[in-house]
Amino acid sequence: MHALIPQPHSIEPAPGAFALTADTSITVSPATPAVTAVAEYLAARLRPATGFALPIQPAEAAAGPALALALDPAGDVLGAEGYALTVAPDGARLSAHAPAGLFYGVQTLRQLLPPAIENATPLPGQGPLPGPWPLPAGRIRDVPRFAWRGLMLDVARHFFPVADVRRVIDLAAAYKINRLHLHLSDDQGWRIDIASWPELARVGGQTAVGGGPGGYYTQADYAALVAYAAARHITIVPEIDLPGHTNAALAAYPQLNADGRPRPPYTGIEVGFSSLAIDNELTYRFIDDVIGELAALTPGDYLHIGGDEALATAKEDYIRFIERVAAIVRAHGKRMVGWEEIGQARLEPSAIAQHWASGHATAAAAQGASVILSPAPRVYLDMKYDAATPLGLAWAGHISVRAAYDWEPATQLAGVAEAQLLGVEAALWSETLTTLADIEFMLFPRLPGVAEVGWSAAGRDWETYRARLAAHGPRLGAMGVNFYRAAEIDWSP
Ligand code: TNX
Repeated sequence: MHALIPQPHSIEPAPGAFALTADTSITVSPATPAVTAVAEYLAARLRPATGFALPIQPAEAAAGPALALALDPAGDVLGAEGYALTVAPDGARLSAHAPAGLFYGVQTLRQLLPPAIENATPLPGQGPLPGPWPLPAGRIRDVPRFAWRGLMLDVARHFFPVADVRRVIDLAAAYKINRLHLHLSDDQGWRIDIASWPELARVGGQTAVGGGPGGYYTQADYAALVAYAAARHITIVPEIDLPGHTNAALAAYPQLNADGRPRPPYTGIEVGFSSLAIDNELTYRFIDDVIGELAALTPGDYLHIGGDEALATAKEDYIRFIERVAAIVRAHGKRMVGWEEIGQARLEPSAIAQHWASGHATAAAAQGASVILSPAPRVYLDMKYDAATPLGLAWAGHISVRAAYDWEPATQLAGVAEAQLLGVEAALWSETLTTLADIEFMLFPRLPGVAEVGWSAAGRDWETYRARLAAHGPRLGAMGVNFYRAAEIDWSP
């Protein structure tokens, strides 16, 4: 009955069901813009498949069966993201302390309905009540384990247009992911227009792995993505990768190179050969301008400065560089995130280190910084599922659906206690990925598992997860997701 992903904190099933019908309304209490926005989002998910009007009304004004959304200011045991959902035969009530909780409750509600709820048009020949749109009765209370449940998308190695990123946001939101980290620059491409350094996008944006056409987001595109994500309670975390992974910038601006000569564009997939000029004052003006513009466009708290694989930068230079960049990020009012290599530098406790493949995150945590877990052998979803996977890399091994799911954050890094873990983030690098279909194939069905690692309480179990995931096959199908029918999962109905 309840094949939910991520698994909620507690579920108490009860007999019966509440069926959505042409008479159902969605009520809001209080009828504020934030609550109404969640109601509109819910209605937009349910109307296409049901064909029902699902009018949105203030709770006081409504009569008849309803999906009731209520903000309960006293219910702060549910925190900033938790929710409680009670379904009885005469109605359903979703309550939360904050709008994000309502939004996550709505994702649960979607999954309680039959998979056909994700169809784009109504089904012919709907049967008698209580079908075909029953919500099983019961009570669910739910709160996330971690505050940071992220997905990183590499739009630098290959560029993905705004519509593709919107689709990724929609799919991630369905699994209660709340951060989208955009890897906006790398050796092969610069993907965000910076008004004070226009050649970054105009020149640095024209390349991609394999020599394709590239592309970039205008500031208006980026702002629209930020707003689209925010409406789904997802914070965009922009990354400008520094001081390595900078060939696209070094190709666009000769003066950024110590020798004043432009670097040739790069369309291969090697890493670790480029570096900004650490002793060049212009480097820091450049960074201040870029981070300043990006910070102004980004309402979220975080700015990611990369910092990984700076193999062409001497260690002492790297440390000096990161400490200077940290001051720039702080001056623009943002919290610095970096790949775990930043743990080699002196960090403020507000810094966030993203673990991927080394012990540097432990050094960051020892300085009081927070840690995001992206262990490559678990959540680098650009790794092949197995030897037969047509897309993806394999340097961190093959990542089965089980491998992405069946690991425990608290014991992942020796010396990093759970209190210092901000959460988990799946990463999708795009050296081998060129289309939305490719992205979906690598994310699904592994991303829901990583989402559950981030949301659900410790003590998860692969066998029960595997059964729940199998039940999501038709749901992903109805959503039109190009997912990998991994043999580990019994997809037969
Ligand atoms: C390592 S992870 C990288 C990326 C590559 C990725 C491919 C990290 C911080 N750096 O530059 O795209 O592997 O899997």
